[in-house]
Amino acid sequence: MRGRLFLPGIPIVALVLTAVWADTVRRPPLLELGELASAAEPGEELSGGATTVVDAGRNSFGRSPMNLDRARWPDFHHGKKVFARDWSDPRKTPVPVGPLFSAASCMTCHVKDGRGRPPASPAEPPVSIVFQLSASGGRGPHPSYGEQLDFHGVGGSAGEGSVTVDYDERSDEFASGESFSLLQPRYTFKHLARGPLGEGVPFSPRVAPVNFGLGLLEAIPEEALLALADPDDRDQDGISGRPNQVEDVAERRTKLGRFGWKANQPSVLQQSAHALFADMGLTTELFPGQAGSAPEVTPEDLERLLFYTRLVAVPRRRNWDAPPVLRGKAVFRAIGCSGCHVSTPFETGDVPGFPELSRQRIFPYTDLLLHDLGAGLADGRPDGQASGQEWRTPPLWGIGLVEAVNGHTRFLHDGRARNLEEAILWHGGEAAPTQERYVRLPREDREALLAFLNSL
Ligand code: HEC
Ligand code: HEC
Ligand SMILES: [Ca+2]
Ligand SMILES: [Ca+2]
Repeated sequence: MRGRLFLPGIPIVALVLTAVWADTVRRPPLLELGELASAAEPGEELSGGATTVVDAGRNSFGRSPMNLDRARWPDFHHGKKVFARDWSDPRKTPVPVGPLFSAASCMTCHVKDGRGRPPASPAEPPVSIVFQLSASGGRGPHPSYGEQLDFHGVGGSAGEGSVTVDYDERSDEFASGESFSLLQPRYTFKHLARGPLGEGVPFSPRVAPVNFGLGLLEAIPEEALLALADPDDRDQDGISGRPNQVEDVAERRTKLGRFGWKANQPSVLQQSAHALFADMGLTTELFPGQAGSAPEVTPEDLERLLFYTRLVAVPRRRNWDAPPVLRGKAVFRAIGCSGCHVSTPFETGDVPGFPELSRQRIFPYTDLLLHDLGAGLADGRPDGQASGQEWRTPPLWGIGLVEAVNGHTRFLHDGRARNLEEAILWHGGEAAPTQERYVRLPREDREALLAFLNSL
């Protein structure tokens, strides 16, 4: 053995050179990050400003805000009860869900105030994912099934139908040689109560998003978001976010859409009242259904529900100042993720009645604008001004805790991505150049970026 060290130099040099050469072919260089790779910014771990809670455990998505006055704790807990209430249980509610509904409580879909997922196998029925429908051609509700396929009928009777999900798998590789694979979902509608959906009927599978930080998102001044819009891509960076403009039913005017996967709802009030109506078959003052009858959900219950839904707190980041995470944040900016998932903070405005949410410095990592993410993710179903290829940039705060809270890592609007990396790899359209840069990164930089996402 020992003698080998003293072999004549030439073959060893050749061997080393071959190894180095082979290594550079398969190993793209680390990104030159320069001043991007800097120290943590003061306060950046407090994603939700003073509302932020320090909890990285299984219940970290359903907490009251840190700055909630003690006197308001009971209101928060009453609100949580309404959010968790099973409206199909006659002991808990005088009004029944239905006659048709997708789920009997908000919590069924927004599991532990976290996110839903698609069925794990074709044998499992869909629970925390909905299928929104349109008329053929894409405008207006479906003539037989309305805006959404309701899986259940009241009292255990049959709903409108069900859906099974299968996947086609395809593989590709990173520039550095490792392979990856992505799952393309395929849906089959079954047991349809009123006949087939029909030709050319677009549908949109959507998992329930997380239920925290929503009052803060609502409090970002409209001007701050509109300032990020660049519909004609004047700065020529390939990214052209634009606002969805939707009807605010209560205010009777058009307003910036902020909520839902296509930003089709302007406020927590309208999104929640719409959920009661569309997901659960319950009327409110805002969505009264048949004219004349009193709303099934009392104004007091709706008030409590909104108090809760606005205030549920954002969890604090973990390891935000660890060197690989700081590197990952710099990679995130350098390859263009922050072109949509804005990495600089917003300052919320004044929210009447909610001092907790007012003037907070927050890091949601979204512009709440619509972006064309390409044909691969398209549902082909227009929604407000959003096209079939456009989606709202989802907030990324708390995303690293989904596994701890929900026990899965299914991402994107239909939950097709099995982890954060697959979510990135599905990005196309305006995000295609960024996605390509990600594929060309060396493994260390990809890992740093994922460590950063997991720290959010
Ligand atoms: C059947 C499943 C289901 C039920 C039940 C449900 N939701 Fe949702 N929720 C969703 C889905 C799916 C979305 C995304 C909707 C979209 O993209 O249009 C959503 C979106 C939301 C949003 C917007 C979140 C965001 O980040 O944009 C809020 C707020 C919300 N729901 C509140 C509620 C409340 C309150 C209830 C109970 C009254 C409720 N939801 C019941 C599935 C559900
Ligand atoms: C052009 C705008 C744009 C760029 C650039 C962009 N994203 Fe996204 N991102 C989106 C939109 C829109 C979605 C929602 C797509 C969907 O659900 O179909 C999304 C979804 C995601 C999700 C899944 C979120 C969830 O709740 O399921 C993650 C994670 C993510 N992006 C991370 C990144 C990273 C990391 C980068 C950089 C490599 C990046 N994005 C670049 C717009 C963008
Ligand atoms: Ca329906
Ligand atoms: Ca641009």
